[in-house]
Amino acid sequence: LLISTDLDGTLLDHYSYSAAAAESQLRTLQTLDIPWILNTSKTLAELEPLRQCLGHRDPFVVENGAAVYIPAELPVATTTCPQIDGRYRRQTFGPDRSRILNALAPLSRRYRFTGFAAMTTDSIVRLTGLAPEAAAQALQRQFTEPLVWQDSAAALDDFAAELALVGLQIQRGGRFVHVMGHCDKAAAMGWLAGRYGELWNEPVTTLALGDGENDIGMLQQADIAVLVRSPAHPPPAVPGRADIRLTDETGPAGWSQAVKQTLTELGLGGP
Ligand code: 2M8
Ligand code: MG
Ligand code: MG
Repeated sequence: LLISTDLDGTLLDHYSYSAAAAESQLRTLQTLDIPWILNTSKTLAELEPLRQCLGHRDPFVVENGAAVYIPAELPVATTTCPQIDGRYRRQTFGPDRSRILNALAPLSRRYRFTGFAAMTTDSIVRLTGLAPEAAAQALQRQFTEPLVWQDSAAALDDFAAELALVGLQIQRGGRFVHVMGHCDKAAAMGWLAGRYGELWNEPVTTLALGDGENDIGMLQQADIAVLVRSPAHPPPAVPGRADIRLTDETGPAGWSQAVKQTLTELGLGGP
């Protein structure tokens, strides 16, 4: 079993960004040696302190599927995936942010939006409720540019069509429109499941958990899919997944409940 989980609104509470309600279930996964992959819009800079806090040791996916980081000590994808420093190996799926910013420059004269490149830590704090340190880390992006969209919905469609001509796309997060290459959480999860399959020498069952629009593809592709109820928005539709599970509780409490139930059903036990 491989777990792929969104963070904001899923493993972390939508408002407080706390995972306290899932702590004991996380320790159970660690004991059972079940990898839980953080699969998120967040940056490497945001994930490093968060991983410390959560006691996370498994691979993780940054910036909506743009890259997978594998801690160097793990025996995963050792031959195929280049080591980038003493700490990680990395598989990249999307273009650099500099390419995205170059493509956005001419469009900014014809559409109304404000990107992270033009924002300060203070504005991110105001828009997200993140603590100032975390907001500064959200600004340290490598592969994606989140925007506050200030134009019409129709203009957003035109904007997306223009981006497609230069090999870019948009994905909607909880608060921002993310401009990025053609990569996503689903493909990153699929790639990692393949690498674990090689390691374990058996097919891997994937359990995906998410709450938002940018999780739909990952939920469609997983073997077991859990929509974590949000206190802020109705659950998104997940086409083709009549078997989707919707948690009763929101955020980390719902997450915990769903993971526990899945472990029991798969006979993986736990205390
Ligand atoms: C942004 O991502 C979320 C994903 O749903 C959004 O679009 O609302 C990113 O800036 C991410 O790095 C940041 O941590 C998050 C904070 O709410 O917002
Ligand atoms: Mg989310
Ligand atoms: Mg997210």
